[in-house]
Amino acid sequence: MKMSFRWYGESDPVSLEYIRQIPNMKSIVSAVYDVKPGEVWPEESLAKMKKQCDDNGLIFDVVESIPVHEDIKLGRGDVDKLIDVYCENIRRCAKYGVKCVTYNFMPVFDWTRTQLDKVAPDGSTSLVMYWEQMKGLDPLKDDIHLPGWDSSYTQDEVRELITAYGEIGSEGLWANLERFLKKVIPVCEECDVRMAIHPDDPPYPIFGLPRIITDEAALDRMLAIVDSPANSLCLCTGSLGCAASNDVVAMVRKYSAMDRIAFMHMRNILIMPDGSFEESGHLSDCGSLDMYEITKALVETGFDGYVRPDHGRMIWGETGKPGYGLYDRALGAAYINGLFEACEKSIRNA
Ligand SMILES: [Mn+2]
Repeated sequence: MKMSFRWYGESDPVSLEYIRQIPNMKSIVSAVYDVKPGEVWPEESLAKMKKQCDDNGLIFDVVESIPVHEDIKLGRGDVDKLIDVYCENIRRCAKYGVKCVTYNFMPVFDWTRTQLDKVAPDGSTSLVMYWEQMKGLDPLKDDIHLPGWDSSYTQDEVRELITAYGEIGSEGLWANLERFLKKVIPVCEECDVRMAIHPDDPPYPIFGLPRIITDEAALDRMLAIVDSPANSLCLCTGSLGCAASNDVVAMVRKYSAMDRIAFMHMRNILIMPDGSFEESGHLSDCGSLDMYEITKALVETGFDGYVRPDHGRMIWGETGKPGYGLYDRALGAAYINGLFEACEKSIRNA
């Protein structure tokens, strides 16, 4: 496996000088943040990102993410032109050494939580989604602003998008994903890039918006659209894992054995009896997922893709981007390193 760390560029309070000190850290996961979805990424921005990583002994070879324009997901407007721009961005990323591009196909909102700084008994804070706090919220009627939602949309724009997605439904969204992949994946094959779709977070419909990348049947269907290693998964344990019906260990084993996991997001979540969830520390004992069994499934199937410690808690008084502090993600990386070393050695010595 190749250990990686997400970095938000120069505005990130966590520096590359610190990231490089995490044992086994090799790759930087980042993106170009100075243009809007649907625009071509300036080569100067990619060149600068590559140089900053090179200067710190790190490799910029994973992009998270090239955002998919809402019109591609809705299949409206100048879709073909927008997909052409997407393909051009993949070519440009490849030119600067990128091997893996993460994206998602979630309508309107990338992820949904009700609070970003829930204080745990030990004083750490983390992101949570409590159904109690979601109850009664209706974005079609009320002005609501959940943390993490794109604040550049006006409430009227959000309503229009929700209505448009309601009209196409999940089958419409699948058709638009198919149209997208059939143009994008051949370009990825040409330039040796693996596309890695991130599952919907959480993996069930919210506010009536269709969500399609949710469970094993959906992942099978998605991978079958273009049967190529370039059309792969970003298997996020914390996203798939917050539906208790998803057997994350079995999914990791299956898709890794098929060589269809390009990127692993490893984090733990604690599911509550009513389906609410909290982002917990990475350790198996802290949440609902068995991180040892997940790692063992990866090692036993010969996984050699990218791994990153996904969201961490805020600990030791650190402030910054919720989920993306240095300290707890570094602890996560150290823990994941330990799991891999133990699993690899026990297999080698068996
Ligand atoms: Mn993730």
